Amino acid sequence: MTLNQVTTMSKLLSLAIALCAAAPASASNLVSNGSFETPNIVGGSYVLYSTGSTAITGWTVLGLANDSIQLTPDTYLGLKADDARQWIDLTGITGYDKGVKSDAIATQIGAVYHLSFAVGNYLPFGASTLGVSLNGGPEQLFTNTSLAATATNPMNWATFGFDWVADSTSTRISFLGRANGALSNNLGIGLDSVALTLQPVPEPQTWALLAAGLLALTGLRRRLQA
Ligand SMILES: [Ca+2]
Repeated sequence: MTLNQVTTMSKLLSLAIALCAAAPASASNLVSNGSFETPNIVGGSYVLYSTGSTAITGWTVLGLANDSIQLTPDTYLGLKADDARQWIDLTGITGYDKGVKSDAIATQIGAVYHLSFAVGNYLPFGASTLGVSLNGGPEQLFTNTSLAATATNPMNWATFGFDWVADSTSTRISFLGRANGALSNNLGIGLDSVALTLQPVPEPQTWALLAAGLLALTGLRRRLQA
């Protein structure tokens, strides 16, 4: 084998390792109706859903008795969704501490999942905070503080996410609109684009094989250069 051939093979192997490492998560979204497009809202205005309602496919409405959240189509005041045409307003007409909880999602104990979601501000109302918890665990708060307008959309959407190690074979995700001191508005806390995906784990045999091949070629190249 010539030095050039060894160098080329080393480069190809390095590229293979880099591609393995950079491979995007191909896992599918485990959340049913994470974009809140079902039911389809016909007409120009939002629809209110009361605490306990399961009418939004894949979700149950959380909150106090006689309270509600709303499902908002982009035909309402031109308030565009982060994804497709509908989004959840966790405040309903007004208020905090209400939201939605997902149906049970089958998960593998100990496996790493990535949860992502978009938090929306209706610009005249200001910043929006929501709290997220999985299986009733500790709540994490996420705030979209950006009031940057776009020419065509009075909504500002920010995507947040974090990794989570499953602690059960069944997982429910809860989102609640929160006051967060005086930071969050109580008139329009947007939620859209909820996705839970299983994070891929590189197979140890594949990594070991690639690394061994690269080491062998590097050694060979050094001997040929010497
Ligand atoms: Ca949507």
